[in-house]
Formats: sequence, structure tokens, C-alpha cells
Amino acid sequence: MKIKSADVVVTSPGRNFVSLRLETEDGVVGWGDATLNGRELAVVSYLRDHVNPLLIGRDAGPIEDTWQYLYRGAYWRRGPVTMAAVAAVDTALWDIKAKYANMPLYELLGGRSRRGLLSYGHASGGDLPQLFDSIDQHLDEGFRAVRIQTGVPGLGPVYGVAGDPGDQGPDGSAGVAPRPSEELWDTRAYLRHLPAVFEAVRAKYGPELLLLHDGHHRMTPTQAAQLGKRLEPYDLFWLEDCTPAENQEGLRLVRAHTTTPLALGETFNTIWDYKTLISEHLIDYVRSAVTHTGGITAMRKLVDFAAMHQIKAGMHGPTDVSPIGMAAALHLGLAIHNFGIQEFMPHSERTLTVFRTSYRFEDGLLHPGDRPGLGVELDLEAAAAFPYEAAYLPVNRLALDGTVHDW
Ligand code: CS2
Ligand code: MG
Repeated sequence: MKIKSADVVVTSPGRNFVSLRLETEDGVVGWGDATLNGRELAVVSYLRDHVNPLLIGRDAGPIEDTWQYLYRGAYWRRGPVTMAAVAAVDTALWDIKAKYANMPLYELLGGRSRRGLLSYGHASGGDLPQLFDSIDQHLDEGFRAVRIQTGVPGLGPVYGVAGDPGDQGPDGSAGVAPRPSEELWDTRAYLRHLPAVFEAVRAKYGPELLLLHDGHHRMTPTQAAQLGKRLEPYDLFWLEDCTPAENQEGLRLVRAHTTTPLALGETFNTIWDYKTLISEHLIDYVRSAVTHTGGITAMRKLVDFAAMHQIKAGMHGPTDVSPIGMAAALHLGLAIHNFGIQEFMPHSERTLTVFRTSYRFEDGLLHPGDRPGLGVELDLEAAAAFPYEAAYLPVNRLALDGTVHDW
């Protein structure tokens, strides 16, 4: 079960994806996702120049040992580039192990804990009529939960709302080059507007529909506390990334003032980033992706730590997580007990011509499928038709005076 080859595949079927392909001496192939939106080539170099040479000839079996070897052995720990690279190796090794066992990965992780994974889609619109159309479309597709984002009166395009030039739609940020697009922001205008949006959505769709919102790190703890309080009558499933939360203790203030459930962590990359948040139960859902948090091995430890504090998994699932990373989340989410919800932004048809998936979405639930391993194979020939395109995520500035702001 020795690793014979380790290769990085970069492809841009609408947006950039970085994938790691490991092959054992007896021809078993494992795939890992190493996509870091807007900084893709840094991870490519980390893998190609520093990690892959260490993998050749190494036994594919001892996954925990390889994880520790790459994490501790580098001396320089943590960080999005390092942890995306470690994640890709870890995920590819789990894919290989499950293929050897001839089982879908979720079986190796303990077997299923549920029929499928409750998932939410992105409903958005510049104004209420557009938002309602988008919600209706999601309901027609079978979603039982929707994330609600809207434009803010007086502001231009807002990230996360359909039509935004820097939007993360199916073919999101590719093409936004050679410089990031810039957007203008006004937190006070946003805070005045948002509660009325939720009031209108609840009035139209009733109490059952699960509603989520992403604050995208734009508030201070005080502003987040105000928003959480004002949204309480609309019974949100969660309010996501209300602050950047690098200062984990800042969430104490938010928590003390609102019972709106909080989700956080899509930009975090280790369990340490959550230490205070989890041990003091300052959040309700962990948002990390397998892709950005060191793989299945590390994500499993994180969700087990969260479980001790009644905190659930709500793994990040935007289109910049590749279908390989999405499949990894689905296998883990199916197996663990403390699963909450899975974000699901379907990839474009073009992306799915490169990544051959076997996961499915039925009646609002996602299922990873029952093929051995992750159940996703990358078609190398199809990938080669879509070379890398330089692309950036947008940058946010305050409308008032142009100060760079969290986004
Ligand atoms: C967003 C992401 O899905 C989400 O919750 O916050 O789309 C995020 O902006 C992108 O993944 C950034 O690459
Ligand atoms: Mg988010």
C-alpha cells in the first residue's frame, strides 16, 4: 500500500480548483481537495515543492501518523495554506483506505447516523421581489432551509447576493482579475434594513421554513449583539459569522445579549481557533470545511470536541470547495451524531464534467452515495481543457470614507 505518485491538478471549469491525486503501487487512486479561493497557487507550491516529495514511497495506511508528520514535522503550524495542503493529503488517504476496504467512506467512519443530510441553499435578491423569486425556486428544488441575503438600500452590489460581480455563484470569482473588485459597505444601513427583510419573509412563508443569514464578518461584537436581538422574533436557524472572531472572547458579548443561534468558523483552520468558542459554548455550529481544516482526521476531532458542548456541525459548502471536498463533508456528516446542517451550493454543469460525482440531493437531503471511497473521480482529460485563471475575491470599503472593512 505504498504511495507511488503524488500529483497536483489545477483546473478552472468556471472557477479554480486544486486537487491532489495520490496513487498507490497497486493502482488505487485517492483524491483530496486543496482549493483556497483567491490564493490557489500558494497551496499548489506547498504541495508540489514541500509535501509531495515526502509522500512517495510512504505507506498509505497510517493516516494519523502522516497527518502528525506533516503538521508537527513542518514546525510551522496552522494557517490556511498549510492546513489546506494537509487536508488534501488526509482526504486522499481516507479515499484510498475506503477503496481498499471496498466501502463508502462513511462506513469506515462508523456508518450512517441518519438517512441523509439536511441542507440549505442560497436565496438572495437585490430587493424583496427578487428574494421571494429566489426562495420560491429553492422551495421548488426541494430545499427545506434557505440562507437569506439581500441588497441594502443606498449601497451598490453586496457580496453573497446574486448579480454581485464578486459573487460566489456556481462560476463565482474566476475572471475577477487582475485586481479584486471593490464594494462599498455601511453597517448602520444594513442593520436598519435586515430585520424588515426577515419580517417580510416570515410573513410570506410562515413559521416552518428554516432561515439562515450570513453576516460575513462585517460587524463588531456590539453590532452583532444588536442584530441578534432584533432578529429573535424571526426564529433564525443561525446567524453566521457575525464578527471575524479572531478575538474569540468577543463572542461573550454577543452571546450575553441574544439567543439567536450563532454559526462561525469558515475561515478557521484548526481546532485551536475554536478553543474558547467551544469550551464556553459561545457558538452553536462549527462552520469549518474538511478542505480548510486539515482533512477528515482533524475535522472529526473538532466535531467531537464540539459535541461535548451541544454544538453541531454546519460545514462550509460553497462552490469554491470542490466536489471532492463536498463529498468528504457528506461522508463525515452522515456518520457523526452531532450533525446540524450542510451548506449546498450546487456546482456548475461545467465543473461536473470535470469532477464525476455520485452524491445526490433528494427531498432536501444530501447523500454521499455508496461507491467505494469518496465517490468522486476527477477526469484528467476534461480538467486539462480548463487552465488556471488568476482570480481574486472582492475587497470591501466603508462607503463613508473608503476605509478597508471586513467583508
Ligand atoms: C460564504 C462563502 O458560503 C458561505 O458561507 O461565506 O461563500 C465564502 O465567502 C467563500 O467561500 C469565500 O471563498
Ligand atoms: Mg459564510
